[in-house]
Amino acid sequence: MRLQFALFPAVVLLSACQPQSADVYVDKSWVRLSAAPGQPAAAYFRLKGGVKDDSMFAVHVDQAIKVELHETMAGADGMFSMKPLDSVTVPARATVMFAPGGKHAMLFGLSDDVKPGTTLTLTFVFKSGLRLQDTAMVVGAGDPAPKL
Ligand SMILES: [Cu+2]
Repeated sequence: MRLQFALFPAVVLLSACQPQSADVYVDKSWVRLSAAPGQPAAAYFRLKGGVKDDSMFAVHVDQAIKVELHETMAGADGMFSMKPLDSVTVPARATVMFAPGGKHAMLFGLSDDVKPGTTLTLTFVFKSGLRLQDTAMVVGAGDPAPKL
């Protein structure tokens, strides 16, 4: 009896250490402010798929009036444009990067007290019902991407 009780915590520990998360998760979040006041900032992050496909359709930021998901596209004329994304599929066990030049979340009407060196909490909403939060490092318009 005594031995069984002693073994129980070890089993719990093992299942908590599995390398693959059952659910999708998000990390490496950061935000680059715009050069001009009043212009939107852009948020970047990494989505890691769980054991099932999921999709992310909204990002909330308390300090922003509105957040949109966008993808930067290179047009035939060599000009870059952005198209809005309704949602982004995160296939099982896959990694989906939001990075400069590609997918990003656009933060409109960001509060003036969000300065380089501060952090923002991003809330990600998934079709599965999952809501995840990640803390994003805020950098200035000309700053390099933070090492995360
Ligand atoms: Cu955009």
